[in-house]
Amino acid sequence: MKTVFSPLHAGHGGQMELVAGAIVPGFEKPSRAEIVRARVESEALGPILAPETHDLTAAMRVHRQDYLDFLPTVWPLWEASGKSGSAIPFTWPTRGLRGDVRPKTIDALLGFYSFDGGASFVKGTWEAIKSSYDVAMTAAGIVKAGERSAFALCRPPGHHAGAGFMGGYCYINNAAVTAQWFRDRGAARVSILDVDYHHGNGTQEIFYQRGDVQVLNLHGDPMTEYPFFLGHADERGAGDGEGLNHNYPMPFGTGWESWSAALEDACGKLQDYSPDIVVVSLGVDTFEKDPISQFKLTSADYPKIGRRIAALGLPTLFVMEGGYAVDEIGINAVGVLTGFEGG
Ligand code: OKP
Ligand code: ZN
Repeated sequence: MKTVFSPLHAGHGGQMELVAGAIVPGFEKPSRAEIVRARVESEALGPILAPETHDLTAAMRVHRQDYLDFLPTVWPLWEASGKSGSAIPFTWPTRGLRGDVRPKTIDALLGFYSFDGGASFVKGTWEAIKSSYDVAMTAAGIVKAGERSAFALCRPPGHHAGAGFMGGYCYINNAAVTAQWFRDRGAARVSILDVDYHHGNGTQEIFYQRGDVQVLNLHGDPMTEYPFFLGHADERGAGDGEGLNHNYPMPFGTGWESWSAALEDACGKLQDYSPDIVVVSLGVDTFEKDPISQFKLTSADYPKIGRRIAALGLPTLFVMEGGYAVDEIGINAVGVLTGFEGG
């Protein structure tokens, strides 16, 4: 399997986030992508390619134009306003406030275009976001050209980003962008299988009313886990998308037995939908030692995930999402991919 990777992700480093009452270095840090890249190499998964540069046409198919225009301006506006450190939102237009009036200053715009304080900017953040998009688009092109699979080693991740907002370390929703791109290039139906520990709220929002993209999501129950306000089992899609959104919220402590039962059910629904292509939002923060998550998958489980996905017998694009802090993220992410190739 070919991997697409860009070193430009590393410019998005040193950003800070609010955790348990303190501003601390972000969990979503450059070493994550480097650990996974090193494991791709040491396991000889296949060639590692640099991305081609893509314009933002494909991103505009799922994101709002004004939101995409805003992203490259964040750091320049932040610096121009005399600030340094990390650009982090802190005020949001929630219930009772005006979400329909676009404000003017950088602090206001950061809140207007986000749902939490988890997607911060430093100097190289926009270049990293763009490189992550280029990585996803290039890997999508490899699958479109006829390969059975490809691995988009994206950083930053994307599945929390909606049509008009960032959040949860995510800015451009790479899985949603590539799913839409496959549709625009002739796929009749596309399924997105999101196995990251956190609910992919952005992906769900983007396709909720769509009949041509099925979204399946396995994650920590939002009653107790981030992102808290989406991802319940009764969110089944609407309009043309009625019945095509499938959420599998699971409690803290979930291990392979229940998690794999949810995967099995999701794969059955996927097979029934009969898509031309599968996009996998590949997060490995379901791991027992993940520092911000509460599931109990072990390293031996990840190749089994890959084998189950391979058994679908469909062209598959893997898009990197979460998985934090530990060396095992390389073993686990690449474990899914080698499992897929052996399956
Ligand atoms: C991204 B992905 C605030 C805590 C917010 C955000 C978790 C984002 C996970 N500091 N945590 O789904 O792995
Ligand atoms: Zn996650």
